[in-house]
Amino acid sequence: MQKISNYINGELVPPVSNEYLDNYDPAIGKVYSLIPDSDMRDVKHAVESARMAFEIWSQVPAQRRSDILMKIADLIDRDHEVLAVAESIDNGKPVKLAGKVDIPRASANLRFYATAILHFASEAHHTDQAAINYTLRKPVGVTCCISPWNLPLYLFTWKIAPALAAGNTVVAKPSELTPYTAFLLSKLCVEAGLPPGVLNIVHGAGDKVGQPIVEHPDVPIISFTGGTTTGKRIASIAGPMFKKTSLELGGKNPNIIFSDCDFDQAVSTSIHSSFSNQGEICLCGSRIFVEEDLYEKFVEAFVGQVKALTVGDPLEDGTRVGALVSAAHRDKVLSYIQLAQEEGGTLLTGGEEQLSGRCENGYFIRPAVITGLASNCRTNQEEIFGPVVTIMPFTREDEVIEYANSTAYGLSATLWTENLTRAHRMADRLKSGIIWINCWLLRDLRTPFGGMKQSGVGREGGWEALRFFTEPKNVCIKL
Ligand code: TXE
Repeated sequence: MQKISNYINGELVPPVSNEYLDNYDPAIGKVYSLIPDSDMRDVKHAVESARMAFEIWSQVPAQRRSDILMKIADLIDRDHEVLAVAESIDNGKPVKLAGKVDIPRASANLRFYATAILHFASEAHHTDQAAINYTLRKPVGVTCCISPWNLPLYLFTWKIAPALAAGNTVVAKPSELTPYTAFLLSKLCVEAGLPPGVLNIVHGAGDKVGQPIVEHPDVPIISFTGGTTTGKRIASIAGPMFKKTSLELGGKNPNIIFSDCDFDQAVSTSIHSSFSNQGEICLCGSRIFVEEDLYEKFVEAFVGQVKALTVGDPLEDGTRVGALVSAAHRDKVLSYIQLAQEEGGTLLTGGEEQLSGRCENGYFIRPAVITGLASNCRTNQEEIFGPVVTIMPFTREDEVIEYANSTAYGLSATLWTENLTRAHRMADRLKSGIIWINCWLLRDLRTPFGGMKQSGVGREGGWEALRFFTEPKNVCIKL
């Protein structure tokens, strides 16, 4: 069986323990590869390598750093097919989605920051006649990047690209549920000639690998994407150590539909924003609010299209909804479908799906649509992170704003209306880091990305990420 390696100091190495964890293919429910069960010893080695490499990498001209990142991006594109299939097998997502979204976005992340760093400038301030101030932006040091399982290579590269472009070195930990494409990427880094120690990838469990990286005194900066509970734990460790921290956490995003919307567009995009990637995207709109006079018509059209979605083998081209990432996550999502009914909701469609043939033991759920729930019940307040949405009617703008803002999260919100004034007014009042109007997940990598409240701390994307991954230093010269 294929054994994944750690990538430390430029070499593909086994874990010190020589122990491995099982890596499941969620579409068939079977172990198909082995993940290093790394521990503190591997982390120490990786941090030490990154610390040594920082002395050199932080001095390498930006153009040279850019060239190497561009080369890695080219290699990702060259291996597009292999990476898309690997991502699909590891995560359960349709291979078509991985090929269209995950893998192209991984190379785009690297290219975006490889070029952004060439244009990144700092400020200067002329203080009347008295002085001139300028800001130096220096790389911070050894960076901890911890990424989740829902968009594995996409989010892994979203973190390492700006960190490396800015001159930091990295110790990264991909999710133990989806380590495979990060392993393939480490081979591409060797091929691209990335100097040893600049990027280190340590595989294994969150508490045995992620936490020791966070706790390490030689790691002054942490970028984390994952669940809010883990984010809280990381913040509680990093806070007293005064580490720079960026946290991208969960969401419970509202999708608000006014009766003056472009109906067909609102229905078809809402299918996409509800169930893309099996609903396992922090930006999915899991609470749909529909203006009363459109409610019946919307529910009928929406449920009709949901029933037509093909749930199936992720490796087949026609599949729209693949497997959930793990048996544990499938069970968590099913328990919420159960809870929704206990809370008085009506399940219009969806639930556990048993496939036959190759995928008979896979972790599948048919997209679920629930109505009849109040906005403040647990189903409508807690992140489910699966193919489950609720639909609720509303009559007034103030009312829907209150529902939308009522959760502990504040990542994204979607609005459907042709009324421009209302769109701007709502965008201003919604407590979310990202507002999409008449669209969803239309991304521009230059924009600030992140959430309010328990959806996180800080912003990634564009200059925000380069500012985060550099330390500003003010220099004041008296004239
Ligand atoms: O994520 P974890 P889990 C949400 C979603 C999901 C829930 C739990 O609701 O059901 O979180 O998912 C590493 N110190 N999101 O438990 O544990 C872990 O190894 C340092 C939303 O799978 O947060 C992995 O690499 N690191 C989210 C990463 O944290 C630790 C995407 C994320 O896993 C650690 C995923 C520790 N003590 C889940 N414990 C999003 N925002 O998109 C774990 N990790």
